[in-house]
Amino acid sequence: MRVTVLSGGVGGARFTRGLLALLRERLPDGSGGTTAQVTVVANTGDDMWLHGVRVCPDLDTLMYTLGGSVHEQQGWGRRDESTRVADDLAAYGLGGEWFTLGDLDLATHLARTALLRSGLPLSEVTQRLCARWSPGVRLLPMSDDEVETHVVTDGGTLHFEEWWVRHRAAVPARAFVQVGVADAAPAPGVLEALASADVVVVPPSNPVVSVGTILGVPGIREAVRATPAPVVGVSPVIAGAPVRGMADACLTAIGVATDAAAVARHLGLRADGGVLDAWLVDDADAHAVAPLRAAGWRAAAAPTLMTDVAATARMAAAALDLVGVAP
Ligand code: GDP
Ligand code: FO1
Ligand code: CA
Repeated sequence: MRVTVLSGGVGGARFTRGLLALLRERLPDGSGGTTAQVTVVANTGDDMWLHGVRVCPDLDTLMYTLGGSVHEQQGWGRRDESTRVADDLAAYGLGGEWFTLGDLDLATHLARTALLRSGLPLSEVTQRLCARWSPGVRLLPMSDDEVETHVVTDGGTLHFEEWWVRHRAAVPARAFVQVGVADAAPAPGVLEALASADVVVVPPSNPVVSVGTILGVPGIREAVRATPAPVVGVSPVIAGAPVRGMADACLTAIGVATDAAAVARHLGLRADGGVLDAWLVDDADAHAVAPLRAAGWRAAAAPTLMTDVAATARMAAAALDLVGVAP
């Protein structure tokens, strides 16, 4: 069985960890893994150059989470991390102190940058970095081309990470601009992973700056719309609020209500020109199921709080069940 996931950072990584636990249980390969093949297409719009290194937050969150070395409470970065280099770097006053590159994390950025500088494309570099962590999935950047999400505010335009991390998304965003996206191509394997999937999953990732950015790469939205596989999404919004982070600020900026059904309608039903066939909402939003079904969606409610891996595996099972995929 082939599963393709379109992921941002923490939400998508935790979902994929639960999905893998489910697949290992239902489709065991006899040596602790699964016979299922999971491909994760990651958002790279959050990527940036900082202090001369290339930082890829969502790719790294996926790699560390699935590789078992993530800082669990934080959701991103390495566990048992220290910040000696970042603290000392700050003394030079170069700016960028609002974004902390941990000492161990910095090794990843140095390795990535060295490999990129040697001429390898990001997809190849990602594969090389993942060889160390064995994430149990094929991890693909959405594109090998540099795409950076910038945020237009009344005071000027900022890199997404500066808006999100430095300003905690508290400066009203007027628009999100994906610099470079028009000229970007899907990374090798992305379109094939969508075309050959048995099911495509949109995990509970930020619908604007994670999923929206991936779908903005020319060819990817079209490939999701064209795949013979069912496409199922899980709401990142529960009871009118994002579970963590400030995704509501992103939704407000593009005129979408922070509401599970509104996010579904924003991503759209494939039959109506969108990218989804089905939408799983939290039990707290069960009232949204009947109207979605009346509008042609396959929809259901289930517990969708990713409190631990077992609960997340049950949620992944509910999502697959919704589109009749029973691993
Ligand atoms: P980021 O790149 O780290 O922001 O991560 P993603 O884009 O993959 O996911 C962020 C989204 O995940 C946020 O908008 C949250 O609302 C959502 N999220 C986080 N934890 C949970 C959870 O336990 N359940 C659900 N349903 N959504 C969650
Ligand atoms: N998030 C923060 O809130 N503060 C940080 O200093 C920070 C550093 C950082 C370094 C590497 C990395 O991969 C992620 C990092 N994040 C940090 C998380 C992160 O970039 C954002 O939460 C997401 O990109 C938002 O989508
Ligand atoms: Ca992100």
